[in-house]
Amino acid sequence: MKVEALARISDPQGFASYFEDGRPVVVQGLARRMGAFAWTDAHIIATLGDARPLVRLPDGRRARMPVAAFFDYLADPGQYASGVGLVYLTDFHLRPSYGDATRTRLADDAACPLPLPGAWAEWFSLYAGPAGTGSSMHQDIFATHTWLAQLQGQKLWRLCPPDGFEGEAGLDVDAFGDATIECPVYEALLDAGDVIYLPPDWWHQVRNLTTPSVAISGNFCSFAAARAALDEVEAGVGPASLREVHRTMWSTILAEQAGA
Ligand SMILES: O=C(O)CCC(=O)C(=O)O
Ligand SMILES: [Fe+2]
Repeated sequence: MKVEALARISDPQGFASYFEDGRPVVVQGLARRMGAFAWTDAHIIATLGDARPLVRLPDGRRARMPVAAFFDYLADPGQYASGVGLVYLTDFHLRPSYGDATRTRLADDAACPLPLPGAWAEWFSLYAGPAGTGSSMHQDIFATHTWLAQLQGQKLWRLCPPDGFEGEAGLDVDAFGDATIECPVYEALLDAGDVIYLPPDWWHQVRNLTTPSVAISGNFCSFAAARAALDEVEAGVGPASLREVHRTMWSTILAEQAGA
């Protein structure tokens, strides 16, 4: 497996050509401009109040945990040593907020820091976990574009091009361990303050290197693509277990746009 360093730029003006050409890139330091970069754990806890998001356990199971309890764990995971292993707060939607005014307040600080042309249908997610947590290799759903802003700590990424694997074969690949990957593999280390951009369908796998590692991602697409995604959900395409979540998400995003 040959691993190449992903392109990095420090002037956001340079982003336009990567976006137009459909190439991933790290924009160094850009997340420092986000309101969310100044968030403290105390602010997140105070704002999310008693929210009880789903957290992920190492075997893929999910459990509900109050945000305050999760950040208490994250401050010193060792004190919670248990048989289930590391706990990861992933994919917690800040936007759409589903009518929750406190989440809406956080979402304002989480606005996309990239200089994107025009308006987009978008959702934001919060990620927080200790060193050793991360994701398996995947493509994001609905062929959306993705950005992720690293707020605290470090996250290591490995990326492969959309056509790097046959069908869904990429789902079984471990880009941090599998020496048999034949397609190009790109690596990017995100430090606090960095933003990564991924065009649609790029394969990616991440590992959090520090305790804590806190990040916000945005998934975005055109409003026409959002409408098409909702139509597909309504037509029963995709996993039945996620249909209700996806229907709620896309219809909320489209309704917010209609009301904007
Ligand atoms: O940070 C993570 O755990 C996963 C990030 C990711 O897959 C994404 O932003 O699409
Ligand atoms: Fe992803």
